[in-house]
Amino acid sequence: MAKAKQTPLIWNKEAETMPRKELEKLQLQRLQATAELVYTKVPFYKQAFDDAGVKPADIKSLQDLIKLPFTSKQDLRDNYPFGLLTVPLEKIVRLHASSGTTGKPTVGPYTARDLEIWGETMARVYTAAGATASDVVHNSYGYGLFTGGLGFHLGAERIGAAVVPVSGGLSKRQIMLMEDFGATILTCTPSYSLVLAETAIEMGVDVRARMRVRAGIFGAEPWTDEMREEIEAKLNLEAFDIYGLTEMVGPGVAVECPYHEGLHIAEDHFLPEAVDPDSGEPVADGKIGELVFTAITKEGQPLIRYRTRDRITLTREKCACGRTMARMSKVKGRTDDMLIIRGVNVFPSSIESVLLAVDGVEPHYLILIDRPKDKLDELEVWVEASDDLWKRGEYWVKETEKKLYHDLFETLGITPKVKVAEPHSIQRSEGKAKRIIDRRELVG
Ligand code: DLL
Repeated sequence: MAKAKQTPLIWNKEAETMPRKELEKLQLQRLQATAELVYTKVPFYKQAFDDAGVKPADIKSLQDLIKLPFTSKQDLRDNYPFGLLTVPLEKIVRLHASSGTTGKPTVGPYTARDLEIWGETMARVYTAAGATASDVVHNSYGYGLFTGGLGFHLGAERIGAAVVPVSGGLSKRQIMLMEDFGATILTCTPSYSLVLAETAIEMGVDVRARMRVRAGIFGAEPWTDEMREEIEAKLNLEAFDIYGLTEMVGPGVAVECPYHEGLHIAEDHFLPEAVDPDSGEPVADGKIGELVFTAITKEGQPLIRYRTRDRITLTREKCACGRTMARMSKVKGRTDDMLIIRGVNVFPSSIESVLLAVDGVEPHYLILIDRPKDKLDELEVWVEASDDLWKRGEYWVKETEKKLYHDLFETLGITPKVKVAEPHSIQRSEGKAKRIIDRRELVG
């Protein structure tokens, strides 16, 4: 077992360390109440339950959960914007939305009580990362419709920390504020943390000497353990993975503790399952499946068996930190981000792991897929050279390309084109990074 670098702190001991038997009893009560609520208040769910031949009263144990119908992203689109509300709009006090690349956004409506619970789960997140009222939280998640900024803000206030609501962008000013205000906790996407690290270097600010940040809480996009090592080394902090989605509550659904052996799910609010993405059948703990959540305490828009499309494994073993809540693995990709290139399944996370294991390249990369007319699919991977490698000259850049070509081929089983690009040539992101460009969709 990994060793924790700090003594684990727990925000809500009663809930987070509840014996599993008790927890399951509580979950069942809440599930029954939620099934009843959506069945009586949401026409979509009445229809879906009826189609599946199930009534709320059929939920007699947690095992009966699988009798309930799934909810998909498409169902949210079909009922946009307020078709899945269980309360009148007058009870809603906040509306968030996730951008999405096509069509209408996904709506996240909150009642006052939903906000209360969000604050509670975010307080758990901060505490799991070792934050207390004495901390200064530099919050670079985007404020606005995106749940990141305001979710982290809410939790920081709940634990009594001083929160700096800086949002994303204007990175030089961020570095100045982090130094001047003595930030101790940094919250942003993992990709933006690298932009901040780079900006500090550009400004000649030695993070080790001049910054006090000891922990970072990073999420909203997939990142590998190799990326974690890069971030921890560059920013001199301990990195914690946080998971969440607008459909449940935003950030605060699950977070790592100092043991970093999976992310603890706030299971008294979000009931997790792992299912086979094709058949929808449950998969055993420890096996990769699609993460499915039922929101069992939400008032505004409690979703039943929501298919997240995120691939994970689950474990319900007690953690060394004392929490009894189930843990999910780091997200291993999405069921819909798997690229099929020349018939081979390729996960972007495997490419990231290979790239970051090679010396001389930086964690900034792009994956391009193309289908030239009448030819096979082409995979091209661009990754930035480190300043050192670039200075050493073309010969070494080419050698690094060869090494990457070899390692990618070994891992993926297909031949990629590899380009080690000039430092700082790949576009940076303030929020979620966009690293995949699939031109095949465009050429049809
Ligand atoms: O990204 C909420 C959030 C904000 C989480 C800040 C963490 C920190 P959405 O914009 O609705 O909500 O996107 C949700 O992002 O289904 C995952 O695919 C992905 N995602 C979120 N956290 C992680 C993570 C916010 N830690 C979608 N690792 C989810 C991998 C993540 N993917």
